[in-house]
Amino acid sequence: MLNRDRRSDYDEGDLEVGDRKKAAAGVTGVAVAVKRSLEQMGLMRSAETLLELNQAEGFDCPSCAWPDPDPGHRKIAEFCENGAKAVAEEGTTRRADPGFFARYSIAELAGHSELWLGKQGRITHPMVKRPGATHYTPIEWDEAFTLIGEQLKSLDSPDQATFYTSGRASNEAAFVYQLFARAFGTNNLPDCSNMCHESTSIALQESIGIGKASVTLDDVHHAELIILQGQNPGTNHPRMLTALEEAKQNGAKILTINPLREAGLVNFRNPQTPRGVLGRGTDLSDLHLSIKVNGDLALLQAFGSLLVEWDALDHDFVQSHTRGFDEWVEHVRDIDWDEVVAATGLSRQQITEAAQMVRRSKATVFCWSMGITQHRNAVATIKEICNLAFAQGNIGKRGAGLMPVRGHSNVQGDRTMGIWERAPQSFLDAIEKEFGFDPPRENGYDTVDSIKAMRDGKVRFFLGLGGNFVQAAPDTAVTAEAMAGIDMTVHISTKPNRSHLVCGRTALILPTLGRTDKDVQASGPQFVSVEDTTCAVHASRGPLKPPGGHVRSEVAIITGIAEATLGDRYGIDWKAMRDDYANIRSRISRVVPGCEGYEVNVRRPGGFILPHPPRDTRSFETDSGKAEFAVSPVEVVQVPPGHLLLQTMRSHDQFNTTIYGLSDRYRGIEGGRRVVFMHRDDIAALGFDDGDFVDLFTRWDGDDRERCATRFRIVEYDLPRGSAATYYPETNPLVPLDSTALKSNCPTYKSIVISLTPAGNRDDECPDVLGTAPVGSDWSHKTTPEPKHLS
Ligand SMILES: Nc1nc2c(c(=O)[nH]1)N[C@H]1C(S)=C(S)[C@@H](COP(=O)(O)OP(=O)(O)OC[C@H]3O[C@@H](n4cnc5c(=O)[nH]c(N)nc54)[C@H](O)[C@@H]3O)O[C@H]1N2
Ligand SMILES: Nc1nc2c(c(=O)[nH]1)N[C@H]1C(S)=C(S)[C@@H](COP(=O)(O)OP(=O)(O)OC[C@H]3O[C@@H](n4cnc5c(=O)[nH]c(N)nc54)[C@H](O)[C@@H]3O)O[C@H]1N2
Ligand SMILES: [Mo]
Repeated sequence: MLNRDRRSDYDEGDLEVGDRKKAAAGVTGVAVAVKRSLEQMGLMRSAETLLELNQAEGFDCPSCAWPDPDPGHRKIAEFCENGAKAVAEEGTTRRADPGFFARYSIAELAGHSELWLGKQGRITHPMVKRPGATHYTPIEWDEAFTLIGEQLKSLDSPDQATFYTSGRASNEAAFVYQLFARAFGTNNLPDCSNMCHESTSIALQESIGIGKASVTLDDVHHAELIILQGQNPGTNHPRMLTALEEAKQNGAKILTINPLREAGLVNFRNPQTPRGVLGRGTDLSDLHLSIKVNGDLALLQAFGSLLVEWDALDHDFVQSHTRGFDEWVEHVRDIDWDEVVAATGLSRQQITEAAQMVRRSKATVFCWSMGITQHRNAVATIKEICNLAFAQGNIGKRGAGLMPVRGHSNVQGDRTMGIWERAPQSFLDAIEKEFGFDPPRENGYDTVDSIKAMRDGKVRFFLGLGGNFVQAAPDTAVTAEAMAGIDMTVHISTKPNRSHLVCGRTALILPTLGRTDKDVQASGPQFVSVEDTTCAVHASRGPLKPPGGHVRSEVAIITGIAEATLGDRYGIDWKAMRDDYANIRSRISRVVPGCEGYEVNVRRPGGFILPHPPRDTRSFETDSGKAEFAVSPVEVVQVPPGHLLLQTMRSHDQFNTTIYGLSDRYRGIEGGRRVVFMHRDDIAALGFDDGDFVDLFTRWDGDDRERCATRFRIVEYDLPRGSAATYYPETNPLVPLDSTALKSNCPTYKSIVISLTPAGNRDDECPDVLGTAPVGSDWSHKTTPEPKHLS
């Protein structure tokens, strides 16, 4: 019997494949938002949260990092369907209390799906799994802190600990967290960014001297051309559609580049306008290029080649602000069109038509997300986007610029606050000056290197500030084995997830307040601050009564651990920071560049925007003081015959590893998630039919481990030949740990070479890694609970 069945709380037999949608949002989106809110929170809490969401005096949406309009321009309901789902998940009245953890052994919990785990509700008490135990049991906070402190103090070196962060942590929490890690003595500060926009941060840092977007929301509204590449805003940044609609009304053109013609790229029915509700909505994409997975670098160089040929260049900008132009021209001039056509799956005519749009625009905004960053050649591709922007002077002027669209609501702020395994020396100098100790100077482990270090016995302690490390990371079997082999795993979490079930010898879950919760400390009610994808920083105040008296804020938990570990080392007053977060912000104002006057600025309605030299003054803090053209050879992943290039993406009903439900409505998938989208000719060529069930195997020469994921239903879909798509995280077992992007070390979640076999033939060789969760010392007993249906 397949292990997979053990954790199936829904029957994949219920999976239905229907019509794809040609428009995003509309009244269905509102209806779904309201329904999910009412289910989880009831009427009062729904009203309380949804009206304060993204308002100037309210709280910041815990979903994505899309910016808010200026305070005067916000609507009464300034949120989207998926923002409302995120709030409902967190504001839920369901509770995973000590009774819940007594009812199920850890092995039994591991038999359930991620969907089921999340539906159990908010964690209410600190919980511990002691060595040899089968269950989590409650523990007092002080004892938990002591246990963690003792463990940390027992390590041979501070570098045997790693401190992960997911991008929901507030700036205040992030700042004290990195301070604690560095005072303890390590730069091992991996974060979700290492799996996300790390390729962006590296490429932009090298090309323009700062790793962040050079645009504001106003620029999007006033662009002549917006290029959306490798991004699915209708699902992952739905409020972006409102900005795109406004841009269209101002005359912008939109060019979309994606293997899938996602509904949110095609048409937007804005539920806030009569036209969106009653009319046919706004057409967004003027031209769509269904590019082959990983074909973007070749496409961008072809654009460059044509712009050079047409002399559609801003020579003044190039002359005064850039370096390396001639070499770049030399390189793109003789691109091989046959190679470009093969790599992109697009005709020369299609590419030329798109390039004409680029040529005509006097102000272009380049947007991208995971479809670009999670490839082996991601850094080169992003530098190529920069090249195009430089060639036409599309940076540091209204309506133009580089716009990586970040994921987690505060992933950018966390980095600004020093969550960075390779923080610049200047940041470390500022820490030294402010706190009077010399922080470690060597680079720490990022996410992939932390996994390797745990696997190899070099790291013995893991602390996660949010996130779901085991599910989000690549090579699930390897990661889970690595985590299960260490001395202690600690998770600061809002809700149960898979990572709690892959335990070190001792494991702790520390329940924390989320963005929606009221946070009251000794000095009174607190607020926190966050930064969006356009460098705008503002305050956030949760409105809801927290889930019980035992749940603590992230700041309170981190400072508690710091006190238990460090005592009064370096005289850092952790208590003062916990009692009044203004004491953290005053430190931030002296350590973090651009945050002078933080307390005052962040309290303004709408907050403030961090400085960005290329955006503000067209100055570039690179080594040469210029924007750097880069020359990159076109390398694309070679796919042998009989194989496909798989990308792993999000459905409309999940937030990363949190599965909200089973409805990927825009793509026509209902009631299940184990699907593999394929082109009809690939289905036929590989000898299958639409609707067949298959097992997926990775082809990887780096080691001889077999990687597989079983029983996926083939769904015929409109995507380029040779490319396939599945949902994340079900297919993370297929991503080899060593398969990462050059320079950024970001896992190549969007390009995995796979083969397919009929399902069920190779069960023995292909156990489902999460169902059998490997197993530290005391995982030996396994149970097989009956599959349950969700009520
Ligand atoms: N509701 C919701 N919102 C979210 C999230 C969520 O899970 N749910 N996650 C948040 C996070 S952390 C992030 S990072 C963002 C992610 O936001 P996205 O980057 O939009 O997320 P993905 O689903 O990974 O989608 C990637 C898109 O890239 C396309 N793509 C894949 N490969 C290629 C390629 O080679 N070339 C091109 N041009 N396109 C390609 C896919 O078809 C897909 O449309 O969203 C954030 N917001
Ligand atoms: N195959 C594949 N893998 C991927 C990706 C992909 O596209 N394909 N995308 C990658 C990307 S872009 C990212 S960002 C990572 C995401 O990786 P993570 O950030 O690690 O994962 P999440 O699923 O966002 O984390 C969800 C958990 O965070 C906890 N949580 C929620 N809110 C809070 C809070 O306010 N405070 C605290 N302390 N905890 C909270 C909850 O317990 C919840 O279970 O995954 C990466 N993995
Ligand atoms: Mo992300």
